[in-house]
Amino acid sequence: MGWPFKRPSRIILSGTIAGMDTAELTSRLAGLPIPSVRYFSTIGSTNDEALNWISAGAADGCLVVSDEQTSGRGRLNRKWITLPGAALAVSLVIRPDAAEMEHLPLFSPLAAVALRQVLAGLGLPVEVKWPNDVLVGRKKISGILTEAAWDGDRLQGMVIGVGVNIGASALPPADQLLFPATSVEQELGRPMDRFNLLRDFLSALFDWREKLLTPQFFHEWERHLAFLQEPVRIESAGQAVYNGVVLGVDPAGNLRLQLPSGEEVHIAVGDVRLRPA
Ligand code: BT5
Repeated sequence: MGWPFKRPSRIILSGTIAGMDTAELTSRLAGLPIPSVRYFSTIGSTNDEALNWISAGAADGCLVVSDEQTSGRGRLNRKWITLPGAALAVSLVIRPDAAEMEHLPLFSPLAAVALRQVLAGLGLPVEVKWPNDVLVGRKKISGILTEAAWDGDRLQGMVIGVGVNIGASALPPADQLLFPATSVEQELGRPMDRFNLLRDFLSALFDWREKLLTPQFFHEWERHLAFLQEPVRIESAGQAVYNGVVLGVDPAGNLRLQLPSGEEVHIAVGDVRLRPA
């Protein structure tokens, strides 16, 4: 007697989605300095997984990727929404070397500059919104959250967490957004293989990491800064609000802002939000 059911064209095993799993992703990322990959079809937060992995000894370059996140997070306890099948949610383990250790706030812009370059290569008008967003046509296409793993007062490692909206179905409902959002496919007007994009992004990130402390990196970042020479408002929890014009970034990664009085202030990457004035 024959098999009673039509054979599916693609067999989806538990823990895999549309043919993607840890082995397949590892082979798609071959050649990059990534010692080990963990792929999940769903997870709370890839950053949590990567932070725990650091405590368990994850080496520099280890990578966590998930198709969906159920408690993805942004800064200040905000939520980052990763819906299945249409987004990238990735966390990269960094074990900073001695020189990088002095410049930890640069890891978020490192990811932003790398992603900007890759999306710009597709022909999109991409900007980096200080300190941690990537915008296309002034809409948010990606958010970045860099976190540290501590052992007492000793830094064990950093996690660069990056969420990118690839398909239109990645977008959260508008009432859950503080800022207009978009996706790569909506902007491109054609489908995009998110794992090819991931490969190109990570490749660019590793290249820029080599130049992280050079003037070339700051120039690239500053050149593509959103709201450059435009009036903005900087808000921070429980602290002064600044209105001013964006002048650029300084070598520590601080935003250079010109106040209406003409005075230039440098605002540290911290719990601050930049909004168009
Ligand atoms: C961020 O925070 O933009 C950082 C997001 C980092 C997400 C990655 S995904 C992989 C890794 N694992 C994690 O758990 N997190 C990282 P923030 O600047 O605070 O912006 C958060 C705000 O973005 C929310 O309050 C929403 O308004 C908006 N938002 C949430 N999901 C979004 C989405 N998919 N697309 C666009 N905007 C979104």
